[in-house]
Amino acid sequence: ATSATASLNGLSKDDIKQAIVRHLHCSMGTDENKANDHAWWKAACAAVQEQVLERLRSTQKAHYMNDTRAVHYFSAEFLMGRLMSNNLHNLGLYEKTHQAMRELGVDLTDVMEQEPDMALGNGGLGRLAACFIDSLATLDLPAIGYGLHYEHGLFRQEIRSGAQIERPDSWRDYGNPWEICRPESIQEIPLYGYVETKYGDKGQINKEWHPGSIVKGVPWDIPVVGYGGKTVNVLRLWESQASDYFNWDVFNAGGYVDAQRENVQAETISKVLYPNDETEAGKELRLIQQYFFCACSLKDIIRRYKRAHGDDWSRFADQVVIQLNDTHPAIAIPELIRILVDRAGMDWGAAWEISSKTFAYTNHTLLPEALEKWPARMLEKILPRHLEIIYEINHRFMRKVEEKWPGDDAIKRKLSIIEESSEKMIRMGNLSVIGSFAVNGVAEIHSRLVKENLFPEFEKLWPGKLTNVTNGITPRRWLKACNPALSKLISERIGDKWPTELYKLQGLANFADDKEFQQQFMQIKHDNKVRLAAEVKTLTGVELDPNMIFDIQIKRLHEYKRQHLNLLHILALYRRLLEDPDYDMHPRAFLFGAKAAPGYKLAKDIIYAINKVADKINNDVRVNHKLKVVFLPNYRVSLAEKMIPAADISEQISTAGKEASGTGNMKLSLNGALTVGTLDGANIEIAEEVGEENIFIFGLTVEQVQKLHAGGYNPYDIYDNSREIKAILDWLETDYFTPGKPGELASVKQSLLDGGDPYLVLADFDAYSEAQQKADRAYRDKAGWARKAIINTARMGKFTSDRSIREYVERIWRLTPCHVE
Ligand code: DL6
Repeated sequence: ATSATASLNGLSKDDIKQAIVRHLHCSMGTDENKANDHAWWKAACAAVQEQVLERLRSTQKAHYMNDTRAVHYFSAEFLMGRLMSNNLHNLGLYEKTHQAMRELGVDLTDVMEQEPDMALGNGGLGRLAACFIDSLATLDLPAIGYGLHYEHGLFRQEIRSGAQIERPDSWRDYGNPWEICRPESIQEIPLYGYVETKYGDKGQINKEWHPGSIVKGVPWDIPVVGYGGKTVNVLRLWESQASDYFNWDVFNAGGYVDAQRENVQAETISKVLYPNDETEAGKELRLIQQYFFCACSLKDIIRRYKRAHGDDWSRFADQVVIQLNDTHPAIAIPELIRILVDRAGMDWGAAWEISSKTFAYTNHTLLPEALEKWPARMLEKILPRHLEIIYEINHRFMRKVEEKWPGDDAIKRKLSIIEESSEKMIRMGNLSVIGSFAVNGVAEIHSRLVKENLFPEFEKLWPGKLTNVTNGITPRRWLKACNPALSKLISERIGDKWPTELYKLQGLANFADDKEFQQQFMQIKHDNKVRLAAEVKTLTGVELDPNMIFDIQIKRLHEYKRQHLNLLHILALYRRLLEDPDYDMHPRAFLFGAKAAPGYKLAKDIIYAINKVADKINNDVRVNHKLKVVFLPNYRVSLAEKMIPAADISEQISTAGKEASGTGNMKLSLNGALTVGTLDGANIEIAEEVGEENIFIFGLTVEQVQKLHAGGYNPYDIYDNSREIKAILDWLETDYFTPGKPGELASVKQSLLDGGDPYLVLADFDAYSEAQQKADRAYRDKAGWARKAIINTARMGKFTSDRSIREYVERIWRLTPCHVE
């Protein structure tokens, strides 16, 4: 059989070899002697894609034949990373391809380094979406991801003289071999214009939106291969282009230049991902992006629905469930109502009945600055009909509130979708809760806080609508593919079912005290550290001894995540070592990876401070055999895949109540790192799973944080009473770390004192330092540490995204798997 037609199981190493060579010749126009790694990569992708597309076809056929109910995951972000390794593992072709390429004289690992990350997301919520679509395909569930086909994903971070510089990310410069353009499913999307009110012959009022502009949505499909390679779902991303129809008018009127301007404007919509994590951008273009991808996706869903059901809308909510990944796609709610009322001619009640059974909403943050609000004026300009619909939804909702709390205007003001501030604002969170049949938080504590603090009255109005689904991660990418040696060891001990049945890892606990297993487990960790040290040397020039503790904090840079708490502790260690060269500590390397939003000054200052402190410490021969600090530039999924398997300690040190869940905490623990963490987000559930003796929990609880703020927290009380904290903060103001430039790091100190220390860094400092000392002592007991590391891996069963998806399916989506032949 040729590789194009061979069944997966029957596909031999030689078939793969032939397919790769064929693509090298016929798709890449080169040959084995001339090809560089990039050409080999492209040829190998094409060979894999042949397999993927066959399965995509059978999946789509099966879904169509069975007329399945499907989930449509609407997300402004999908942080996919690289696809090659993941697809090979999920198809079960990794080993064979590795061998095939070796016989062709190339190394698969090197070739895979050619793949740019698909960085179409900022962090947590985008990566979660990527894990979820992996699980959906693995569980044979009919699902489609809908998002934006950004030309530039999250910026590439360079570090120059310690400071972050943002450079455009160009992930498609040399083409993306995984995506398929689908011109047959292009959509036209209206924007701007005005609404005309028309009166029907029976006195009924009809609204007609006359758009001022139309843009074209071009779909790009990225196949999502489930583990085992049976189901291949699709991630459909929309690219904006100028509409031919609109342009021709201008063009014919002699406006060639104007037509080009229209082109540029239309194409701007999907040009770039907004790099703000946990802050709403409030920019017109961002609202247009959100509407653009929601409108394209809804049209796509409706086209598919009508193919099977014609104009009979009665089964729509039975067939279609739409999950809103945060409020970014919330504008889809009024858009569906608009389609039903204005286009399908339904009355409001019927339209609301359908819409409110279709949408469900996930909240990912409690930070007030992340809760999206749009000026009513902006909506009126861009989407005038949607604003009217939002007013109507609110008007009817306010009647409900009046029934429940008669005469209580304070509650009305609080629950209203419209915020009557100096400028009228539309609250997308309220719209999402009101317009959805289910709302969930992403970890137990987060969901409790959503209920108690963010939306308490909604809980009273609709008991049971607010629920929890704790996040998860795909073990295929975050253990099997990124840590092959550990995966192999695990499979040798407990069999190879764990990638889809992660609770099986529990079996490893039986070997937690087994000397030989401990030795093997820690040897793999050591080897991963050696590999990471080599990468660190290449990227930064800093040499790390793999016998040091590798202490890793990787996540977006944000004050609430408290990278500066970590930094203060590093400074404390440095001081202690300078004061007492025999200060008793196991040598430790602190590694950071973090991007700061380009407009977030303090976050960039913290990156600068980490780099300046790192420079000083790494070059100080008095301490650098015991202490090293590394900031790895351009943190992204593919770098995470190298760092996580090499971590001894996982830093999860957010202020309690601020990190909704975290998912890096799960990835690190799964790879045998021990958490130093607060009682926040999913750390709490991780602690419950691994047991308190296998995690270093410290710091204020949510209740203590609330109490401290309420009692009037004054960071100067701590500064004035702690010799160590005072010395460290004052140190930052000198020119010790920035020779000749005193004050360059002063903003960090300023934020913690005059700035009021809003995230309680100083309040948690002593507890953190103690937890770190405990971790240090624990590490020196080699067998004890190995045991704890093994237990961490063994107890991560709960945190597979398969479990999260099963919970969504049972409690919210009500889907049935569709097995593909
Ligand atoms: O739910 C995924 C992820 C959580 O694990 C993080 O704790 C949370 O910070 C993150 N939120 C975002 C930004 N949210 N908004 N808007 O990514 O979600």
